[in-house]
Amino acid sequence: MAQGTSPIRKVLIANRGEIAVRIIRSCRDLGIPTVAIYSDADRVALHVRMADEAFRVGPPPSRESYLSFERILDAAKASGADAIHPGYGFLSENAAFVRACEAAGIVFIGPPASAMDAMGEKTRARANMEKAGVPVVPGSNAPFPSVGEARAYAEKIGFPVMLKAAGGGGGKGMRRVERLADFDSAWRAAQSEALNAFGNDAVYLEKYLDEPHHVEIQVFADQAGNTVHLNERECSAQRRHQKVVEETPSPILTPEMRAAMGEVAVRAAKAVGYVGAGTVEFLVDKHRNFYFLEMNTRLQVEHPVTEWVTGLDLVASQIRVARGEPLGFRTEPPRGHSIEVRVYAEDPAQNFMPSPGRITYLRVPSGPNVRDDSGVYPGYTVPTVYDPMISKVSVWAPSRPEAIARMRRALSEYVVKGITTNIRYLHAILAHPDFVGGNYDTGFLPRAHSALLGRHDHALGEVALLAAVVDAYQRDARRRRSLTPVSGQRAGPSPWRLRTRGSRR
Ligand code: MV4
Repeated sequence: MAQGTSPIRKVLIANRGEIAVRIIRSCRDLGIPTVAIYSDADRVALHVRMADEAFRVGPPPSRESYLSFERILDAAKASGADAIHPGYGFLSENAAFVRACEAAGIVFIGPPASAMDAMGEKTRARANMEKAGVPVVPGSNAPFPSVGEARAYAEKIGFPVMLKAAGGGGGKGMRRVERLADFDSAWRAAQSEALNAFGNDAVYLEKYLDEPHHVEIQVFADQAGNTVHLNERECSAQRRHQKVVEETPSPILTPEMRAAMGEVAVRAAKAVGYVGAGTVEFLVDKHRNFYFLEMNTRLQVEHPVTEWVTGLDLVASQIRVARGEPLGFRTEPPRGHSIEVRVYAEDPAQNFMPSPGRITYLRVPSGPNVRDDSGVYPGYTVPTVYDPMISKVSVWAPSRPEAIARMRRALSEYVVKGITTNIRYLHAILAHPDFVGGNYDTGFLPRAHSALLGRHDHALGEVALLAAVVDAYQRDARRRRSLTPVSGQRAGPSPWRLRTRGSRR
């Protein structure tokens, strides 16, 4: 690792959308010029407009543009960029790309390739973590020579079990097996699925945890090996392995559990020689046992909630660490509460189908302690070829109830016309009793599906309003009757009628 510090004079952002914009902002705060890259689908994208320079890297398909080592490194050379920030997704966790940057003499703003290798494959990561004394979900770490041996192992740890592809992640190729009789066919199906999806038929198995919580710990390390944690994020509000709402602190963590998980996450990062921003994911079961799941060796989508409660700029910190500077912060208790929601160009009523198209009108939320990380602008056309996330709204407040109220306020300010978004769905989540009560696990969004879609919230709101109006009118009528001095005569015109008449001109 480099000793001392080395300046970064120009950063190429190998990404698009809101995260490219986010990185450009921190670079500008630090006085570092930026280079955007874009595919033909992103010629007029916001990140291209905001960067100091922009280079075309190819046609719309990611494989030929945002995933092309050669074209990206060519753009870096042509622009004179001496560092690359990968954002999330795309090449952010690609060890071969990190090595290609090194070979080209370009600083990769992220962890070393060796740390990515150590955490990339799930069984290898599990074995590395067990060796480091990090609790992992009970299960196997190596492929079995035969289905018989796999079955015997499943019987030993007890059903139900979870079959997982060693080369997978993010929920792909997962299979729950309820009973012994189902094991052999499930095992073979998982193997062929894994081979198809990841070109690797290695499957391993874990004890099945029933509707766990997903709680992750943000870690940060400098090149000298100083490693700290920056508390947790509760990410159990997921649908089809996509996070929808994230918050910190987690409603289920005690300070003791936070300290224990933080200490384990730091141990995990140190065990693989981690540098920069990383996230250690845990599953938490109903007894509040926590187990290592995987490590994300990148900056994450949901980093803003951590920024809100720590006061740090995590992107600027990544750049400082990449320059060889020491960490300028320590672990501290979270200050207040933060929530983030992901705004997607999708239609919840059409099974969340992407809804690309032209944004004809846009009003984004603002005001005290509200942040909108957006990759779009009025008049922009959301392309069909990439992820349909158009922005992230995050809020801060002193307490969780106030943060929920503030997020509801922020979402009520958000107006997007021309495309369909999930904003109403997000609003319904923020109003759901299980979310408001802090009683939600990874089963929450599937369980609440119809309640969240059914315009339930809205319809009930209207009915409640009508009921209140009727009730007020009837009470007023009773009072008027009791005040009527002579039968058949009114005490005077009802203020309700007056108001109605006056407003109808
Ligand atoms: C599990 C599990 C229950 N038991 N493993 C899904 C994503 C992948 N990274 C791991 N996942 C799970 N692994 C065992 N042994 C349940 C899930 C899971 C889940 C985990 C985190 C967040 C959301 C989830 C939704 C469904 C299932």
